[in-house]
Amino acid sequence: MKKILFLLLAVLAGLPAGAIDQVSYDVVPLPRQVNLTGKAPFVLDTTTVIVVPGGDEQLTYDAFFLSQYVADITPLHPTVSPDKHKKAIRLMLDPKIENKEGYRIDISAKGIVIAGKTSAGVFYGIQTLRKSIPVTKEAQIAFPSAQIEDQPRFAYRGMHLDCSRHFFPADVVKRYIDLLALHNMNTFHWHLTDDQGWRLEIKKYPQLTEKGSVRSETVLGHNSDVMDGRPHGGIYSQEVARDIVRYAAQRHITVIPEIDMPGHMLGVLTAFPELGCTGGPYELWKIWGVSEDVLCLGNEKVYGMMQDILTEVMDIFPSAYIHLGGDEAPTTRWEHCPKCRKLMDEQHLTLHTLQSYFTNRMEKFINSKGRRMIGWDEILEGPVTKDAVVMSWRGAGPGMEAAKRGHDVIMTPNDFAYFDYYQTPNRDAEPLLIGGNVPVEKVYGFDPCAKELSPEARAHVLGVQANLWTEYIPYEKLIQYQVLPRMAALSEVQWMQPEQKNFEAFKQRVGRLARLYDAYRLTYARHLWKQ
Ligand code: TNX
Repeated sequence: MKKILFLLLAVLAGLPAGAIDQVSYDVVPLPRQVNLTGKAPFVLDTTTVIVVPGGDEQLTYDAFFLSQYVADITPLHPTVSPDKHKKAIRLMLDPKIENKEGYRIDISAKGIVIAGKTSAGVFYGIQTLRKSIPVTKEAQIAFPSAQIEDQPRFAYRGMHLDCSRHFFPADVVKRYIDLLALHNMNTFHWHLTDDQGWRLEIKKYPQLTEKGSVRSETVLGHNSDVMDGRPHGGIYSQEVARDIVRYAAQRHITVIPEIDMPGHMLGVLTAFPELGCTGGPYELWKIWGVSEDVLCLGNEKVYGMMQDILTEVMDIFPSAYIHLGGDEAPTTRWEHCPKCRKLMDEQHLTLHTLQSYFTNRMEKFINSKGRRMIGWDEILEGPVTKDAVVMSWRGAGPGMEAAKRGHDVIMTPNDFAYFDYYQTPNRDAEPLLIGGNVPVEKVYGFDPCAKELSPEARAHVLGVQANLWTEYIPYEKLIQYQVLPRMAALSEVQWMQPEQKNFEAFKQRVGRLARLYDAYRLTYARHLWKQ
């Protein structure tokens, strides 16, 4: 029926009759305001040009993205031009828009204007527009006349990927970043080091990647006694890492590197056994879990080397935040280590404040370079500076506690946002995973700012992120299966106001989004449509 109406309107507007498809602004995440004016639509066709007045460089990048997005799902491939054009989608900056990432889209028969406070805002307008376009074979596409106004709820909207437990080549990482862009996310948290492999080239210490990046084999299943007998490894050269930073930046995404310390450090210990309390020898872990072998905090060399590593890391990654991990560091080795004991005596530390001593020194170092530290919520267990940003993973509780204490917080609660967990209680129908159960509906229902938080504490919740630990996720199709469509649900948590959210309406919207997943040949979980 709607289609016929548009056809009629198109004919009345003097447009060539012919097959014409139409867009729907029911996209994920749903924009804050969509006002349909009821006037004649804009028709995108072979004569439409994307105009960037004056040819602003960043907006021109954005324009080419839009052109390519259109080409991906329709027979059209609009040209990009700095010059005025009769039939145009115009991209522009508008300083009057308040939110840094906010945008406005004006759609009328004459043309489409996407205006953003910054080019990032324009980019999110482009994402909304691309998601409104149907996957179609028609070369004419009608956009109902409308005004759309939108801005995100949270400034930090992230996804994490563990590239240590399994290594993924740069093109896989880039396609993952494309998924972030599609879901209006702006931060990629890159977990680069762990007990099972050190992945980042460090020029001062080539041994890290020479000795610490290939494990001899990997356990099958949940730490069974069977090994796969195949070496697994891989590294990102600094050149490749910089290329990924650039690739993400073009899509308005910041890459935050994580160098997890002082636990999860067998990558370093394998290459430099003298940095562990027992002196080793160590080897990269072939199994999963929490290793008791961690950095020896009584060894001053550890501090120097970590600083050298962070210096190179900060040179590669311009992000305001650097993630220093800090999770799951058992104290067993420190307890029996003379060097650690000596330091504890000298500095009046206990086994429980020793890690904080280390973390505070590392934090001071990155602060001196103008960066801020993010740490997993374990950093709250000892004395910690106010400036440290807490990533709450053991549920949202530690995050709420930290926000109350005045810390900035990023919520990544395992019970809502661990995408390495199952998505259905029916485990027999799933690949082997770590455990837990986080169906799409659960993700959707997460409220990062629980009612009990005061307005001041709420202001400390920077945003939300989902994590993808890859112990049981060895290849790209499984990455996609684990994150889609849970990422769509997460994007509405990150972007929309809580009162605007509605799971039933989301289900309709994500159905349309799945057509786009199909067009891009993405693998995704279908539980949502099977119930
Ligand atoms: C806990 S979350 C970890 C990871 C594991 C993950 C598995 C966190 C900070 N540490 O090392 O991969 O559980 O879900």
